[in-house]
Amino acid sequence: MSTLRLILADQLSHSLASLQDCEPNNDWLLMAEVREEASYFKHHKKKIAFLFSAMRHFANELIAQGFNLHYTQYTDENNQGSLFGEVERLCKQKNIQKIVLTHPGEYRVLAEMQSWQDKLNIPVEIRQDDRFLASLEEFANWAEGRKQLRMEFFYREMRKTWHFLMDGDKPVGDKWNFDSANRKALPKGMSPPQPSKFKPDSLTTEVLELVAEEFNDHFGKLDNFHFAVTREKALVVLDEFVAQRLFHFGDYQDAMVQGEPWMYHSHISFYLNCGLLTPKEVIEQAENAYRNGQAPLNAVEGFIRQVLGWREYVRGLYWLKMPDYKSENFLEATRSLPKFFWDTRTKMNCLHQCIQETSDNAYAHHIQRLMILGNFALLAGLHPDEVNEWYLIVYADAYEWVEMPNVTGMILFADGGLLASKPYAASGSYINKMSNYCQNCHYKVKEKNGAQACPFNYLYWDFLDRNKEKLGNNPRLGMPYRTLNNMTDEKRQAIQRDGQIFFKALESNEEV
Ligand code: FAD
Ligand code: DLZ
Ligand code: SF4
Repeated sequence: MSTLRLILADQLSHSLASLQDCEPNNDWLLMAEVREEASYFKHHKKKIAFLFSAMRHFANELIAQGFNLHYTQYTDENNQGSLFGEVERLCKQKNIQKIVLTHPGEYRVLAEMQSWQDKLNIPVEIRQDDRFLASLEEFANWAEGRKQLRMEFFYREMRKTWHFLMDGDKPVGDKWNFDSANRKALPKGMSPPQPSKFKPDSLTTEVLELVAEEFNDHFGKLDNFHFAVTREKALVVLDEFVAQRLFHFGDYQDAMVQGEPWMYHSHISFYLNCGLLTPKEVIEQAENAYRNGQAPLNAVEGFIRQVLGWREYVRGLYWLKMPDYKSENFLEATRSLPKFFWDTRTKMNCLHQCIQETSDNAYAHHIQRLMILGNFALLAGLHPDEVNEWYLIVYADAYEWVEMPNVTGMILFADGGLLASKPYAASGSYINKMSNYCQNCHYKVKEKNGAQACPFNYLYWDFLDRNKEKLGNNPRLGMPYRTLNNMTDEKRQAIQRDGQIFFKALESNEEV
């Protein structure tokens, strides 16, 4: 009896649940580059190149270990174009009697997998993805009976459960959170180290040629591809982060600098999310750096909070709330995504820089995603479906389980405050404080109204005004709403007028 074990593009871990009892001489592993997954949304060229190359490298490692592995390349003439098509083909060819899978990262894929048993008349076992530190059941238990699902409380539980950064039953440094120390702008003259870069080997070069040929109409630049595509190289990225950047991670976590897309961030989300690194080893390495005196506590706690807290939390939330989460639109936002999200052509320098870097690198760091791109999407009232689609396409670390809570919950407040206690809305002065984008902008950040005014300034107030019914009672928005209520009629009218002019220009595809 032969078992088929499908390995998805984001399941490139030797410890994968579905590989654990694999019989190398008897079972069949399947990996497939398929049109349906690569094109149901037109993913960034670098994202596809990264995943196909990492898949091919991983397949070679498994073959070298003696596994029977069937690998379907994108251009194979028999490629059925879908995961199901490839599973069905192999089942017929190899006389498969059982299928073992690891829980995927997307509701759509899970629903699809759940239909295979009936379609193929073969037993299908879907195993928990134990590469995460909180199982879906543990998260659901934590969430049970809570009105609000605040990440902070989940994170503290995770610190205790896993005993990360703990002294006995107390958090190291006697505080759970050092975020208040983590909001510095980058001082003039300080420049972050270059990110780890790897020259494409022959296998990656082949994939780059394939992507250039087959996905030419997809978003983003393919040149200057330098991602790690093996676990060995991903570990180098992690080591170099800990040695060169972790020290300043906390201080400059929220800072943005024109021409510095990588800052002091770790750039490991690509590798964590496709399975080349595990969250546990990443957290342990960061904690060791603190214990060995290589990095301060505000940096290490801030970093561990992202991996142990946010990353696990958004996954739990996604699976707890899907499929309804996909259609959340609390603020009833309806505007279409402006064209400049694809072609970068906007006079707003902060947005132009972040979209250009996204196109160049299939990466933007958290504050760019949140406080520039996301902030605009929120203030402009962009429809959650279109914003979710954009974020899923453009980042090489994007899978629905992590992308959707960040977009629907964190930036758009479309879940009505399940994830965030208030919308992350900000005017130009925040952007000016945390970045140097405003120095090179067509608009003037200090001007509040008129043709030259920074659009974030009037759009911020216009957003609060437009959504007063839904947000006016939010206790965390008391201060801005008091300011709004105390504004003169003239000031309010100026804000509304500028908002209308801006949106009209946007709708008629003028460059704004
Ligand atoms: P670092 O800043 O070095 O952080 C370390 C790690 O912490 C990251 O690698 C990531 O694994 C984890 N992390 C940090 N913040 C979050 C978060 N909010 N949610 C989940 N994990 C987090 N992250 C993705 O991995 N995939 C996405 O598709 C994605 N989409 C996002 C969309 C929006 C609108 C926002 C605001 C954030 C999104 N994030 C996403 C979270 C975060 O921006 C990225 O994880 C981070 O920028 C990746 O770069 P890094 O590895 O250098 O992260
Ligand atoms: C994102 C992606 C892409 C671009 N291509 C493939 C593919 O060819 N084969 C595959 O197995 N997976 C691919 N993926 C990832 C899936 O679309 C899906 O997002 C995840 O596997 C969900 O866990
Ligand atoms: Fe962005 Fe406004 Fe600053 Fe221009 S002035 S970069 S639009 S915040």
